[in-house]
Amino acid sequence: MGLHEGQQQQQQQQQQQQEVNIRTINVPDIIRIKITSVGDGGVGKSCLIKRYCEERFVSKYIPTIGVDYGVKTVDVEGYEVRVNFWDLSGHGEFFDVRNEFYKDTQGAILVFDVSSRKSFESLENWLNEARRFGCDERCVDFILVGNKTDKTRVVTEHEASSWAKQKGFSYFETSANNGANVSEMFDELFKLVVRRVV
Ligand SMILES: Nc1nc2c(ncn2[C@@H]2O[C@H](COP(=O)(O)OP(=O)(O)O)[C@@H](O)[C@H]2O)c(=O)[nH]1
Ligand SMILES: [Mg+2]
Repeated sequence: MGLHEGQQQQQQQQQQQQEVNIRTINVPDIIRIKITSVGDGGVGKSCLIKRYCEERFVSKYIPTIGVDYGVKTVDVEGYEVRVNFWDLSGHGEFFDVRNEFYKDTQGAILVFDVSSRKSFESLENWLNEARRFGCDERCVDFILVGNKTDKTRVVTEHEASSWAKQKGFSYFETSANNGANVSEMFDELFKLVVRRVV
């Protein structure tokens, strides 16, 4: 190899190294995302998050007081993603607390209980509340979740998926009790959010 060729090769290597450096600088090591849970009290929001983060189920009902917090690091399409869950209380008296936590949400699970028609009928109100406090579909990815599929349902899958379709949301049916579809649902939500932020 002549001197000239050697120099060229060296230059090429330097250039490649610079490109690698630039790429490393531009892509943050860890992506942080904020996920919020929305829906009536008792539909299973806290249990879904617990099932996902801790792989366990709590059968005793412990109403969330204001807000609970959870964190989990996951791999989403090759990115290391630190998910911050802000699990909001669905009870009326925590309205003021919820308002504070809607801000900066990037992804939200809108949850109802397939064995409770009332919880399905509340969805529109929840969506309105979330929108009013900064979570609207232009900047937040929503997923509709019909939870408690292990119970006798009163809301059909068709009804719920039509509602979701009309809003432009994906629809998942889950059971925090037996774990069915829980990680699939969260994986889809994280994918939507990560695609939007990277
Ligand atoms: N059978 C059944 N019960 C559930 C399921 N998810 C939650 N629950 C129960 O429903 C109640 C309310 O759950 P929780 O997660 O606290 O509801 P939240 O108020 O929406 O956070 C608790 O007693 C849970 O054990 C589920 O998928 N199936
Ligand atoms: Mg809760």
